[in-house]
Amino acid sequence: MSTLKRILKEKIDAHRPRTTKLLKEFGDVKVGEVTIEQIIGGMRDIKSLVTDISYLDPLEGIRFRGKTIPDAMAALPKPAGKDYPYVEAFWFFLLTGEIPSMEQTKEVIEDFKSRSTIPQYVFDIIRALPKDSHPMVMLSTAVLAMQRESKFAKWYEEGFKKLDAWDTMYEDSTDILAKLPGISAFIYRLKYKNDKQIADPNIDFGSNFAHMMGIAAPYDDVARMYFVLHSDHESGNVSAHTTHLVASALSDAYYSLSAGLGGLAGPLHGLANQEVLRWLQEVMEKLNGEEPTEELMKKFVEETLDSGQVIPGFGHAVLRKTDPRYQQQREFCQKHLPNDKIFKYVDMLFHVVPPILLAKGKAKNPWPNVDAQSGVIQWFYGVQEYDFYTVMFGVGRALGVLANITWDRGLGYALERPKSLTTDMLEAVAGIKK
Ligand code: HAX
Repeated sequence: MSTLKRILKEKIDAHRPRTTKLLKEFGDVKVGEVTIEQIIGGMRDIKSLVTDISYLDPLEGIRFRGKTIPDAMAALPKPAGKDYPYVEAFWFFLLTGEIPSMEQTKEVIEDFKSRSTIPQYVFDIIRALPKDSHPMVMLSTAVLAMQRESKFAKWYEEGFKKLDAWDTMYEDSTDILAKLPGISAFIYRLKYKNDKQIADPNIDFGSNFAHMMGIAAPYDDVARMYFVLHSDHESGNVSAHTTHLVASALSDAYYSLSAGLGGLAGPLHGLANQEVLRWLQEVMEKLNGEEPTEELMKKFVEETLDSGQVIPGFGHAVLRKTDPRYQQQREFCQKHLPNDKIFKYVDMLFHVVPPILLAKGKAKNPWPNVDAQSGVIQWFYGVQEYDFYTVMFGVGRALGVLANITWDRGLGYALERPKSLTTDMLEAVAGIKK
């Protein structure tokens, strides 16, 4: 058994009595109340999920395993001369809550290498899709197509033992993750580079992705930063919740992640990063090379809102401050591309949009989220096909959701099955007489 898997097993065994005790001895303790607004309004703030992998404070932003983004980034092992940590080390950290040593990280890297070969049928299936399919369709299809490889599904057929179910979930999750850099880069080069593919150099997660994309350093570090930042944001966001929900039916990691990626592909969620760039391109076209002034930008923002659209990259269902994932990327831009034209546009939006959204009085959070800044960096390093951005988000998000469903199995979380009411019933609860 690998060091990571052994430590994970120890952690799960140690944690299980806490969940059991809460359930058995304190199962009827009330945590909160539910209002009609919450039921109709997308279940905002209803406390009904458990995860120890990340926690999102509305004012502070995300903490991974109790650590802020800068603290986690600083503590994790990095390749020599690089600014961002090994993705494999981050996977170890998400699963166990422990910062791995360099030696433990190297062991995970070798493990990923041994699992990274992508079956030929995956390439054949992606190639068989219509060329104009969205790359998220390609990614989700590739993951789903590999379901026949599921160790969990085979193990389940042979006889299911609840306490051991995390083992094959972990195996499936690691198998999928190890293949994602290759699958996503394949999609990119198939769609946008005439299917001229580049072989896997077998270095580490971030380096492999950058190399197969065909982009030189420091893009490997950009990839590491990007995947870590997009990994996890508690369990209630659409992609995490969908993955968890599907897994709760004892569906394996392939079915679950593929479904979660479908949620990430929505414009109110992960697709917002491509929408930001699309919107900016429209603005730049209208400006016809002119330097944007604050007045002009305000006009474009107002026009977008008046046409009934949202401003992509701004607002959040939970956060009430600027997203620290946005800040991290902004700091990267200030260091590496301070004079980039699109960065200047995005930075101007940072000043222009919040007062307008505040004045409209609708959005509960007028501040930028992770998606406002991420496309700028990709664009700068040559990935200008913005409909690919959500695929990279998906690769990062896989780390978080797969760690979560492994723990779901470890702690034996139940099938999800909330209760529905009819409108008549809600009206009766509200005391409306008809
Ligand atoms: N532009 C215009 N209006 C906005 C807005 C924005 N950026 N953000 C919120 N609003 C509006 C909402 O559409 C809503 O209007 P209606 O009452 O007419 O429906 C109102 O303000 C209240 O919304 P809210 O309670 O503040 O926000 P929600 O929890 O309902 O939605 C969203 C959160 C992120 C979906 C929302 O802020 C939005 O649409 N933002 C733009 C899209 C975006 O950037 N999505 C990515 C979010 C981060 C993420 O998940 N990445 O994957």
